[in-house]
Amino acid sequence: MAHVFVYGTLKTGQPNHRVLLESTHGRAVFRGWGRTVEPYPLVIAGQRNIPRLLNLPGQGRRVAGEVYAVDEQMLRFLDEFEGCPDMYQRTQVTVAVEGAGGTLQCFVYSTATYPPEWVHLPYHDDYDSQGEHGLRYSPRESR
Ligand code: PCA
Repeated sequence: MAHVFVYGTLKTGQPNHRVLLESTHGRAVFRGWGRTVEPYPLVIAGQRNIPRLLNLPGQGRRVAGEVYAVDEQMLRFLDEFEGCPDMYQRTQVTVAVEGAGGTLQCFVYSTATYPPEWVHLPYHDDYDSQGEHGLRYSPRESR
């Protein structure tokens, strides 16, 4: 099983969380809450207000999220769902897991292929689609 760190719409209570619960996509087992050890810029960007972790370690804030152990089938599903590698790239991140979890190497859907002005958007550390930023996530029609 691989570990995946989710920080955006896949988190519990967020608009795409259900895809992790769907057994026809494979298996995802919750392993804990955590925060990236390094800071990253997490911005809400584009016309659909999508959360994007910019692959610029050292800038931004330590980002909060959830760690899941996933099987190969779920990993392939998530690659497709997240538009990897065009929209996001699946990269590695070190996550400090709450409690006795220590640190874990996880996959994360981040991006290195973004318009340069995104670096200047406000940085978030704990994404909530209903947050005070007022930038409501708008799902794709087909979902
Ligand atoms: N989905 C993935 C990447 C950003 C998003 O909205 C996640 O929640 O981690």
